[in-house]
Amino acid sequence: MITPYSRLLLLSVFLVLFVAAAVGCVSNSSSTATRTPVPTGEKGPVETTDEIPIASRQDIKLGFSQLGSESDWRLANTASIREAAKEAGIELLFDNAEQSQEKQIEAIRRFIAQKVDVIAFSPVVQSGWEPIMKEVKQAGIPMIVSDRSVEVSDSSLYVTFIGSDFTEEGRKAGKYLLDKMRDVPGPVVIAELKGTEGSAPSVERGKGFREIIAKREDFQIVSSEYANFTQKEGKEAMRALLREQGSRIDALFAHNDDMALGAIEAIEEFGLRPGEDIVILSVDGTRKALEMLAAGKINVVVECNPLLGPNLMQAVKELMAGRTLPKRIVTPESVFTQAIAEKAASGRKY
Ligand code: GYE
Repeated sequence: MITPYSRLLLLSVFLVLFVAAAVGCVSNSSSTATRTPVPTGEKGPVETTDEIPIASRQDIKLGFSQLGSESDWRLANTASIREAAKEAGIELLFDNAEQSQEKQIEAIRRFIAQKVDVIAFSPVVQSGWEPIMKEVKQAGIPMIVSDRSVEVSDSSLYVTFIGSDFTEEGRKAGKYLLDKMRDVPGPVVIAELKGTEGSAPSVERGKGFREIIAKREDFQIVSSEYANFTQKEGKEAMRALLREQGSRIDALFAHNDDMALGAIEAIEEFGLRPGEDIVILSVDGTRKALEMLAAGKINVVVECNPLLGPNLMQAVKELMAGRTLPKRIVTPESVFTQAIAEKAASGRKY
Protein backbone atom coordinates (compact mmCIF):
# COMPACT_ATOMS: atom_id res chain seq x y z
CA MET A 1 0.00 0.00 0.00
CA ILE A 2 1.36 3.39 -0.97
CA THR A 3 1.32 5.81 1.91
CA PRO A 4 1.66 9.56 1.32
CA TYR A 5 5.11 9.27 2.90
CA SER A 6 6.40 6.57 0.47
CA ARG A 7 4.91 8.53 -2.47
CA LEU A 8 7.00 11.51 -1.40
CA LEU A 9 10.07 9.29 -1.08
CA LEU A 10 9.58 7.85 -4.58
CA LEU A 11 9.11 11.30 -6.04
CA SER A 12 12.33 12.59 -4.50
CA VAL A 13 14.25 9.52 -5.77
CA PHE A 14 12.98 10.25 -9.32
CA LEU A 15 13.89 13.87 -8.92
CA VAL A 16 17.43 13.06 -7.79
CA LEU A 17 17.87 10.60 -10.70
CA PHE A 18 16.54 13.12 -13.20
CA VAL A 19 18.86 15.90 -12.02
CA ALA A 20 21.84 13.53 -12.03
CA ALA A 21 21.08 12.46 -15.61
CA ALA A 22 20.71 16.07 -16.75
CA VAL A 23 24.02 17.09 -15.16
CA GLY A 24 25.63 14.07 -16.78
CA CYS A 25 24.41 15.22 -20.17
CA VAL A 26 25.74 18.71 -19.76
CA SER A 27 29.10 17.62 -18.46
CA ASN A 28 29.37 15.14 -21.32
CA SER A 29 28.73 17.72 -23.95
CA SER A 30 31.12 20.19 -22.35
CA SER A 31 33.84 17.55 -22.31
CA THR A 32 33.36 17.17 -26.07
CA ALA A 33 33.57 20.91 -26.50
CA THR A 34 36.86 21.27 -24.67
CA ARG A 35 38.27 18.30 -26.63
CA THR A 36 40.94 17.26 -24.23
CA PRO A 37 43.27 15.03 -26.24
CA VAL A 38 43.68 11.54 -24.85
CA PRO A 39 47.29 10.82 -23.93
CA THR A 40 48.52 7.73 -25.75
CA GLY A 41 48.62 4.57 -23.71
CA GLU A 42 45.77 5.70 -21.43
CA LYS A 43 42.14 4.76 -21.79
CA GLY A 44 40.17 7.80 -22.78
CA PRO A 45 36.46 8.50 -22.64
CA VAL A 46 34.27 6.19 -24.68
CA GLU A 47 33.46 8.93 -27.22
CA THR A 48 35.09 8.17 -30.56
CA THR A 49 35.45 11.86 -31.42
CA ASP A 50 38.37 12.02 -29.03
CA GLU A 51 40.42 9.87 -31.44
CA ILE A 52 40.24 12.49 -34.20
CA PRO A 53 43.14 14.96 -34.30
CA ILE A 54 42.14 18.39 -33.08
CA ALA A 55 42.71 20.19 -36.39
CA SER A 56 40.38 18.04 -38.47
CA ARG A 57 37.54 18.65 -36.05
CA GLN A 58 37.65 22.29 -37.00
CA ASP A 59 36.79 21.21 -40.57
CA ILE A 60 38.90 23.83 -42.31
CA LYS A 61 38.48 23.91 -46.08
CA LEU A 62 41.31 25.44 -48.10
CA GLY A 63 41.07 26.15 -51.82
CA PHE A 64 44.48 26.26 -53.49
CA SER A 65 45.05 27.39 -57.07
CA GLN A 66 48.41 26.13 -58.31
CA LEU A 67 49.78 27.82 -61.43
CA GLY A 68 51.08 24.74 -63.19
CA SER A 69 53.54 21.85 -63.26
CA GLU A 70 56.33 23.35 -65.35
CA SER A 71 59.35 22.42 -63.22
CA ASP A 72 60.73 20.11 -60.55
CA TRP A 73 60.45 23.04 -58.13
CA ARG A 74 56.73 23.22 -58.85
CA LEU A 75 56.23 19.47 -58.39
CA ALA A 76 57.99 19.65 -55.02
CA ASN A 77 55.86 22.67 -54.08
CA THR A 78 52.62 20.84 -54.95
CA ALA A 79 53.69 17.73 -53.03
CA SER A 80 54.61 19.85 -50.02
CA ILE A 81 51.19 21.56 -50.00
CA ARG A 82 49.30 18.27 -50.35
CA GLU A 83 51.31 16.55 -47.61
CA ALA A 84 51.14 19.46 -45.20
CA ALA A 85 47.36 19.78 -45.64
CA LYS A 86 46.95 16.10 -44.88
CA GLU A 87 49.16 16.30 -41.86
CA ALA A 88 47.34 19.35 -40.54
CA GLY A 89 43.93 17.75 -41.09
CA ILE A 90 42.93 20.56 -43.47
CA GLU A 91 40.61 19.66 -46.35
CA LEU A 92 42.38 20.75 -49.54
CA LEU A 93 40.59 21.65 -52.76
CA PHE A 94 43.42 21.73 -55.28
CA ASP A 95 43.42 23.04 -58.83
CA ASN A 96 46.25 23.06 -61.37
CA ALA A 97 45.81 25.87 -63.92
CA GLU A 98 48.59 24.75 -66.29
CA GLN A 99 50.03 28.27 -66.74
CA SER A 100 46.70 29.94 -67.50
CA GLN A 101 45.68 33.02 -65.54
CA GLU A 102 42.08 32.60 -66.75
CA LYS A 103 42.00 29.08 -65.35
CA GLN A 104 43.34 30.34 -62.04
CA ILE A 105 40.59 32.97 -61.91
CA GLU A 106 37.95 30.32 -62.71
CA ALA A 107 39.31 28.04 -59.98
CA ILE A 108 39.25 30.86 -57.43
CA ARG A 109 35.67 31.66 -58.39
CA ARG A 110 34.74 28.00 -57.89
CA PHE A 111 36.33 28.06 -54.44
CA ILE A 112 34.11 31.03 -53.54
CA ALA A 113 31.02 29.08 -54.67
CA GLN A 114 32.20 26.08 -52.68
CA LYS A 115 32.35 28.31 -49.60
CA VAL A 116 35.88 27.39 -48.58
CA ASP A 117 37.30 29.00 -45.42
CA VAL A 118 40.54 30.27 -46.97
CA ILE A 119 41.79 30.67 -50.55
CA ALA A 120 45.50 30.51 -51.38
CA PHE A 121 47.08 30.83 -54.79
CA SER A 122 50.39 30.91 -56.55
CA PRO A 123 49.90 33.54 -59.25
CA VAL A 124 51.38 32.75 -62.66
CA VAL A 125 51.94 36.45 -63.44
CA GLN A 126 52.01 39.53 -61.24
CA SER A 127 49.25 41.71 -62.70
CA GLY A 128 45.53 41.35 -63.40
CA TRP A 129 44.37 39.90 -60.08
CA GLU A 130 42.57 42.81 -58.52
CA PRO A 131 38.99 42.07 -59.75
CA ILE A 132 38.97 38.43 -58.63
CA MET A 133 40.65 39.30 -55.34
CA LYS A 134 37.89 41.84 -54.74
CA GLU A 135 35.31 39.12 -55.33
CA VAL A 136 37.03 36.97 -52.74
CA LYS A 137 37.11 39.82 -50.25
CA GLN A 138 33.41 40.56 -50.82
CA ALA A 139 32.65 36.92 -50.08
CA GLY A 140 34.43 37.39 -46.75
CA ILE A 141 37.09 34.77 -47.50
CA PRO A 142 40.66 35.51 -46.44
CA MET A 143 43.23 35.15 -49.20
CA ILE A 144 46.86 34.06 -48.97
CA VAL A 145 49.37 34.68 -51.76
CA SER A 146 51.88 31.86 -51.99
CA ASP A 147 55.26 31.62 -53.79
CA ARG A 148 54.91 34.49 -56.33
CA SER A 149 53.83 38.02 -55.51
CA VAL A 150 50.96 40.00 -57.04
CA GLU A 151 50.77 43.63 -58.05
CA VAL A 152 47.68 45.17 -56.45
CA SER A 153 47.06 48.73 -55.37
CA ASP A 154 45.04 47.61 -52.34
CA SER A 155 47.12 45.39 -50.11
CA SER A 156 44.12 44.57 -47.90
CA LEU A 157 43.06 42.16 -50.66
CA TYR A 158 45.32 39.50 -49.16
CA VAL A 159 46.30 38.68 -45.62
CA THR A 160 49.86 37.55 -46.20
CA PHE A 161 52.37 36.66 -48.89
CA ILE A 162 54.47 33.58 -48.15
CA GLY A 163 57.48 33.01 -50.38
CA SER A 164 61.07 33.72 -51.33
CA ASP A 165 62.82 37.01 -51.93
CA PHE A 166 63.47 36.66 -55.67
CA THR A 167 65.36 39.95 -55.97
CA GLU A 168 67.79 38.70 -53.36
CA GLU A 169 68.17 35.43 -55.30
CA GLY A 170 69.12 37.42 -58.40
CA ARG A 171 71.61 39.43 -56.35
CA LYS A 172 73.20 36.24 -55.03
CA ALA A 173 73.70 34.96 -58.59
CA GLY A 174 75.19 38.32 -59.57
CA LYS A 175 77.56 38.33 -56.59
CA TYR A 176 78.82 34.88 -57.49
CA LEU A 177 79.58 35.98 -61.04
CA LEU A 178 81.34 39.16 -59.95
CA ASP A 179 83.51 37.14 -57.64
CA LYS A 180 84.20 34.37 -60.15
CA MET A 181 85.26 36.88 -62.81
CA ARG A 182 87.16 39.24 -60.53
CA ASP A 183 90.53 38.47 -62.19
CA VAL A 184 89.13 37.95 -65.67
CA PRO A 185 89.55 40.96 -67.95
CA GLY A 186 86.35 42.01 -69.69
CA PRO A 187 84.24 42.06 -71.63
CA VAL A 188 82.29 39.29 -69.90
CA VAL A 189 79.56 38.19 -72.28
CA ILE A 190 76.40 37.04 -70.49
CA ALA A 191 73.24 35.30 -71.69
CA GLU A 192 70.08 35.13 -69.63
CA LEU A 193 67.29 32.57 -69.76
CA LYS A 194 64.23 34.15 -68.20
CA GLY A 195 61.20 32.29 -66.86
CA THR A 196 57.63 33.32 -67.64
CA GLU A 197 57.05 36.82 -68.93
CA GLY A 198 55.46 39.02 -66.26
CA SER A 199 56.01 36.50 -63.46
CA ALA A 200 57.46 37.70 -60.16
CA PRO A 201 60.50 35.36 -60.09
CA SER A 202 61.50 36.33 -63.60
CA VAL A 203 61.06 40.06 -63.14
CA GLU A 204 62.75 40.15 -59.74
CA ARG A 205 65.62 37.72 -60.34
CA GLY A 206 66.52 39.69 -63.45
CA LYS A 207 66.38 42.94 -61.49
CA GLY A 208 68.55 41.72 -58.58
CA PHE A 209 71.13 40.25 -60.94
CA ARG A 210 71.43 43.45 -62.96
CA GLU A 211 71.67 45.57 -59.84
CA ILE A 212 74.83 43.70 -58.79
CA ILE A 213 76.59 43.19 -62.12
CA ALA A 214 76.21 46.90 -62.84
CA LYS A 215 79.30 47.23 -60.64
CA ARG A 216 81.35 46.15 -63.64
CA GLU A 217 80.81 48.08 -66.81
CA ASP A 218 82.41 45.37 -68.91
CA PHE A 219 79.72 42.80 -67.97
CA GLN A 220 77.36 42.71 -70.94
CA ILE A 221 74.04 40.88 -71.17
CA VAL A 222 73.92 40.16 -74.89
CA SER A 223 70.84 37.97 -74.90
CA SER A 224 67.79 37.66 -72.66
CA GLU A 225 65.11 35.16 -73.70
CA TYR A 226 61.96 33.79 -72.09
CA ALA A 227 61.93 30.01 -71.76
CA ASN A 228 58.99 29.62 -69.36
CA PHE A 229 60.92 27.78 -66.65
CA THR A 230 60.90 24.50 -68.63
CA GLN A 231 63.80 22.26 -69.58
CA LYS A 232 62.53 21.88 -73.14
CA GLU A 233 62.31 25.60 -73.83
CA GLY A 234 65.59 26.20 -72.04
CA LYS A 235 67.29 23.80 -74.41
CA GLU A 236 65.66 25.29 -77.51
CA ALA A 237 66.51 28.85 -76.51
CA MET A 238 70.12 27.93 -75.76
CA ARG A 239 70.46 26.11 -79.07
CA ALA A 240 69.20 29.14 -80.95
CA LEU A 241 71.54 31.38 -79.01
CA LEU A 242 74.61 29.26 -79.65
CA ARG A 243 73.80 29.12 -83.35
CA GLU A 244 73.69 32.90 -83.34
CA GLN A 245 76.49 33.76 -80.92
CA GLY A 246 78.74 30.69 -81.31
CA SER A 247 81.16 30.25 -78.44
CA ARG A 248 81.17 33.94 -77.55
CA ILE A 249 79.15 33.41 -74.38
CA ASP A 250 81.14 33.49 -71.12
CA ALA A 251 78.29 33.03 -68.65
CA LEU A 252 74.67 31.94 -68.54
CA PHE A 253 72.21 33.05 -65.89
CA ALA A 254 69.25 30.66 -65.99
CA HIS A 255 66.31 31.77 -63.84
CA ASN A 256 65.70 28.17 -62.77
CA ASP A 257 67.27 24.70 -62.72
CA ASP A 258 65.08 23.14 -65.40
CA MET A 259 66.13 25.74 -67.97
CA ALA A 260 69.77 25.36 -66.89
CA LEU A 261 69.54 21.59 -67.42
CA GLY A 262 68.08 22.13 -70.89
CA ALA A 263 70.80 24.65 -71.69
CA ILE A 264 73.50 22.19 -70.59
CA GLU A 265 72.22 19.67 -73.14
CA ALA A 266 72.36 22.30 -75.88
CA ILE A 267 75.87 23.43 -74.87
CA GLU A 268 77.14 19.84 -74.98
CA GLU A 269 75.50 19.24 -78.35
CA PHE A 270 77.45 22.24 -79.53
CA GLY A 271 80.72 20.65 -78.39
CA LEU A 272 81.30 23.05 -75.50
CA ARG A 273 81.86 22.23 -71.82
CA PRO A 274 79.13 23.61 -69.51
CA GLY A 275 80.64 24.92 -66.29
CA GLU A 276 84.02 25.50 -67.95
CA ASP A 277 83.60 27.13 -71.34
CA ILE A 278 80.41 28.75 -70.12
CA VAL A 279 79.93 29.57 -66.43
CA ILE A 280 76.43 28.50 -65.43
CA LEU A 281 74.38 30.15 -62.69
CA SER A 282 71.02 28.70 -61.74
CA VAL A 283 68.25 29.10 -59.18
CA ASP A 284 66.14 26.56 -57.21
CA GLY A 285 68.31 23.74 -55.86
CA THR A 286 66.65 20.61 -57.21
CA ARG A 287 68.48 17.31 -56.86
CA LYS A 288 69.23 17.08 -60.59
CA ALA A 289 70.81 20.52 -60.59
CA LEU A 290 72.86 19.78 -57.47
CA GLU A 291 74.15 16.64 -59.18
CA MET A 292 75.20 18.75 -62.17
CA LEU A 293 76.85 21.14 -59.74
CA ALA A 294 78.77 18.24 -58.20
CA ALA A 295 79.75 17.12 -61.71
CA GLY A 296 81.11 20.60 -62.43
CA LYS A 297 78.59 21.40 -65.17
CA ILE A 298 76.85 24.10 -63.15
CA ASN A 299 78.92 26.61 -61.16
CA VAL A 300 76.40 27.87 -58.63
CA VAL A 301 72.83 27.16 -57.61
CA VAL A 302 71.02 29.81 -55.61
CA GLU A 303 68.48 28.12 -53.41
CA CYS A 304 64.77 28.80 -53.75
CA ASN A 305 62.77 26.74 -51.29
CA PRO A 306 59.62 25.05 -52.68
CA LEU A 307 58.56 23.45 -49.39
CA LEU A 308 55.97 26.07 -48.51
CA GLY A 309 53.26 23.62 -47.39
CA PRO A 310 53.92 23.65 -43.62
CA ASN A 311 54.14 27.48 -43.52
CA LEU A 312 50.95 27.78 -45.50
CA MET A 313 48.98 25.36 -43.31
CA GLN A 314 50.21 27.09 -40.18
CA ALA A 315 49.07 30.42 -41.59
CA VAL A 316 45.65 28.96 -42.41
CA LYS A 317 45.24 27.64 -38.88
CA GLU A 318 46.36 30.88 -37.29
CA LEU A 319 43.84 32.75 -39.40
CA MET A 320 41.05 30.39 -38.42
CA ALA A 321 42.01 30.88 -34.78
CA GLY A 322 41.48 34.61 -35.27
CA ARG A 323 45.11 35.63 -35.09
CA THR A 324 46.72 38.24 -37.30
CA LEU A 325 49.59 37.30 -39.59
CA PRO A 326 52.62 39.28 -40.71
CA LYS A 327 52.02 40.74 -44.15
CA ARG A 328 55.13 39.04 -45.51
CA ILE A 329 56.62 35.65 -44.60
CA VAL A 330 60.02 35.13 -46.27
CA THR A 331 61.57 31.68 -46.61
CA PRO A 332 65.21 31.44 -45.51
CA GLU A 333 67.51 30.26 -48.30
CA SER A 334 71.18 29.65 -49.02
CA VAL A 335 73.55 29.27 -51.95
CA PHE A 336 75.07 25.98 -53.17
CA THR A 337 78.57 26.02 -54.55
CA GLN A 338 80.58 23.12 -55.98
CA ALA A 339 82.38 22.68 -52.65
CA ILE A 340 79.24 21.42 -50.93
CA ALA A 341 77.38 20.04 -53.96
CA GLU A 342 77.88 16.34 -53.39
CA LYS A 343 76.67 16.43 -49.82
CA ALA A 344 73.70 18.63 -50.68
CA ALA A 345 72.70 16.41 -53.63
CA SER A 346 72.79 13.17 -51.68
CA GLY A 347 70.12 14.14 -49.15
CA ARG A 348 67.90 15.98 -51.57
CA LYS A 349 64.26 14.89 -51.72
CA TYR A 350 63.20 16.88 -54.80
O1 GYE B 1 61.99 29.03 -59.42
C1 GYE B 1 60.70 27.79 -60.95
C2 GYE B 1 59.23 27.58 -61.04
O2 GYE B 1 57.86 30.55 -58.67
C3 GYE B 1 59.78 30.26 -57.39
O3 GYE B 1 58.70 28.80 -60.57
C4 GYE B 1 58.90 29.72 -58.43
C5 GYE B 1 59.61 29.40 -59.72
C6 GYE B 1 60.76 28.44 -59.62
O4 GYE B 1 58.78 27.13 -62.20
O5 GYE B 1 61.42 26.61 -61.06
